[in-house]
Amino acid sequence: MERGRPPVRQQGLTEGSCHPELCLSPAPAPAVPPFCPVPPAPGAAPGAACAPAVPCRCLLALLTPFTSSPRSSGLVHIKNPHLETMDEDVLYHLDLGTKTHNLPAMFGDIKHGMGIPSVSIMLHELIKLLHHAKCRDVTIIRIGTSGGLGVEAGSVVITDRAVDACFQPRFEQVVLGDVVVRGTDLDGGLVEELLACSKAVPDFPTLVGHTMCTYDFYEGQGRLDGALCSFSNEKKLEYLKRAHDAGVRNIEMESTAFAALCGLCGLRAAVVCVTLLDRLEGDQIRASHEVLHEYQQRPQRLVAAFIRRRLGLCAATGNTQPSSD
Ligand code: R2B
Ligand code: URA
Repeated sequence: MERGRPPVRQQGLTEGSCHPELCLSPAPAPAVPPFCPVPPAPGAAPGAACAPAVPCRCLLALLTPFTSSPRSSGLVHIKNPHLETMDEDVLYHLDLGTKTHNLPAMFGDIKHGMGIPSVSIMLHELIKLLHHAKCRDVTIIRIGTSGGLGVEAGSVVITDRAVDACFQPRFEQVVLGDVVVRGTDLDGGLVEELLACSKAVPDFPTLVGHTMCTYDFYEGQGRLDGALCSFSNEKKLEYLKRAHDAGVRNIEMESTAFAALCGLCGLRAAVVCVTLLDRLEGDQIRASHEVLHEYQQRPQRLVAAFIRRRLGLCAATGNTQPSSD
């Protein structure tokens, strides 16, 4: 979050400071952002900003708010009656507050760690931030990495269903000592839209499939290489094949909580993750740093194509690869 700069809010987009990989227009960036969906102006010097006609807009990596929808007022609703009674709401992990910051005028860069607890904390505060900032018709996309299941490493999986480690579309949370089970529905239209956008980024495979979300990277994902392992290679493969038969194409650690929380708060949500390896072939991620770096940019490139399309900046041609210089 940049402080002290006069920000201009525009339907959930922030003017003034560019996220380097999702820049949509001119910005005082030191170099052309790798995946700027707007091409540089004709004749512009290398490193120059993007096409000048469009005002500078930036999007959070995880968040793509859009403007037009017939859905009610489009405002983000907080499903917590207690919030209304609070004089001030301090978003502790974001270091923001409704009294200390002009939230409708600000927009933030959100950092989070790994797994459900981290994404849950981040989302509670992000969704409240969207509410306080009066954002409308928000579309939110989780992008990240995952382990593939029977798919080529580097494939991008658009999640049609987020399932738990028993392949069920549910997220279980203990609330006041009770296990509360929440659904994990994602927006089907968004899945189709993202898949259509994958035509603009044809240099890696993109597919739709179920995503399995686990509470652990090692035993929880059937890995043999953790500090602790309580099963055989045969049992591991039997489990992963059952997951594959159930439609699972990748495994990660946030999607069920993300889908449940966004769904309950009325946000249109999608999950787009690249696979770093095929878990039917092994547990260790052995691709080189360079290869992994390029893989990690793939979901961003697909989502950048999606944003371009939503903003009507869509070129019929494919996205450009990041240059290495
Ligand atoms: C994917 O990668 C991380 C674990 O390495 C975790 O955040 C996830 O979901
Ligand atoms: N992230 C995961 O959660 N699992 C993998 O196998 C790779 C990345």
